[in-house]
Amino acid sequence: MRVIDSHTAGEPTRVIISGGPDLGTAPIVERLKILADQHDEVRRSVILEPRGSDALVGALLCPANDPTCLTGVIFFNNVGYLGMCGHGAMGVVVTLAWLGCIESGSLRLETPSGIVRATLNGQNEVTIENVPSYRFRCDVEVEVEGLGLVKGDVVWGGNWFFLTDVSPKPLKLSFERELIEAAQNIKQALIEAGITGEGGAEIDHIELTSAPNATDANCRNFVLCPGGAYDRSPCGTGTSAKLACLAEDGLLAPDEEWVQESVIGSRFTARYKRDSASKIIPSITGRAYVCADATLIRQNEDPFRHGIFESPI
Ligand code: PYC
Repeated sequence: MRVIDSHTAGEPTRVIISGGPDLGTAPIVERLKILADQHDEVRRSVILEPRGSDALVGALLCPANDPTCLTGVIFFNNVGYLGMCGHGAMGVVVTLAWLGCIESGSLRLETPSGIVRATLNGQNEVTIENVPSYRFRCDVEVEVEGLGLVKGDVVWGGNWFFLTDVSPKPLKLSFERELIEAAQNIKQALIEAGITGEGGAEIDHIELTSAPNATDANCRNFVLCPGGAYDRSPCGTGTSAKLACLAEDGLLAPDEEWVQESVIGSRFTARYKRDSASKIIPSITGRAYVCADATLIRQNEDPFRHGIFESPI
């Protein structure tokens, strides 16, 4: 398999350029299921050690059903599949540019969560117009081990998030272990309390927020992803979720700029437009860089050709 690696604000993306499975022509949500049910070893060999890492997000390009889209894209990580990934979409765009498939300008990507418009503003700067985002529940209270009563919001930004400003430590890399543990405990508490996204969907991203470190940013975050790794970038779908809350609370006007800082100090610049009374269309700008063009080799004799993972048997 030929892959191109990039990072967006520090968070890595690996795009499969060739050698991936043919998933047919069904709607992209069904193709995601075909990939998961029939070809999950592709996800594992691309993302898991010894070829990948827990922080990596993979992207499989596939033909779009919607003729206005340049390509379809299915995102995946160390534990499964993502409906949408903001930093990953930016990674896909700089990858397509690096391959010479696009020049600066706009294109549309078909993802399982919906269509995402992306604009390559320059060699490395990408703006994505994300799927409609909204706050589903506000001020939800949950009792969390080690933290006590935690109040937060359940929000859709292309993935399901629980956003809270409760944190056991400042959002700094030196507290990585404590922050991961706190976010995992929040996730577990939400499951035990039966708190979900709309339609019973699992809340698989936990976003801790605080005041920013930089004087010209608006907010800092720490986002725990489904597989237990934290997002090195400010998280595109997580920033969308934050904007949905700000819009709902009347704290940010349409088209007003919001600078979201990540736990490593990288940043996205964001703004939104109203989609309907309860939903917004977030637009997120970040910088992504191609960092490797590689061939992944899977030898038949290699016991770890499909990654290192706990076998179900
Ligand atoms: O940028 O949306 C994002 C994202 C989701 C998981 C990791 N990054």
